Amino acid sequence: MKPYTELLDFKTLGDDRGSLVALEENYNTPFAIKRVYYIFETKSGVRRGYHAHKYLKQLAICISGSCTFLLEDGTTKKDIFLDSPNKGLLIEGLVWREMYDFSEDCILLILASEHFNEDDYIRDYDTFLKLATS
Ligand code: T46
Repeated sequence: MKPYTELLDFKTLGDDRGSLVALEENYNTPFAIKRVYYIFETKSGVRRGYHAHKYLKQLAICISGSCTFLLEDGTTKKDIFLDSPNKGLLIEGLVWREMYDFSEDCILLILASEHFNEDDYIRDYDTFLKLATS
């Protein structure tokens, strides 16, 4: 699977009571969802991630607060700031990721295309670089 990242905009439904975003498998989420997890109460100054996935597709949505993703495909690096519940960061294939600058109130929701599988992780940066550039 080719490395691919994209920032998706979700339609916000709302009225005078407030806002609502609906995520529907294969409609506005570009894969079938097998797992949902969320990262919260991340301590100040903490950097997480430091890995790539071989096959996993994920959609990361900051439903509260903000954080930044560093994404690298082996040749280019970019930082994506997430601070909105109506934006989703799609990450597919071999992409090295680090997450940092979590606000105190950050809740990072992740939709994933597969069940948890440690064998899908590449946690060694040199191994990632070798695979990404071969
Ligand atoms: C990713 C980024 C964005 C599980 O048992 N089940 C799960 O579904 C997950 C996601 C994690 N775990 C275990 C594995 C570790 O022992 O929870 C512990 C913490 O996971 P990890 O250190 O991988 O967390 P992050 O924040 O570095 O990375 C996570 C995801 O693991 C990863 O897939 O892309 O968030």
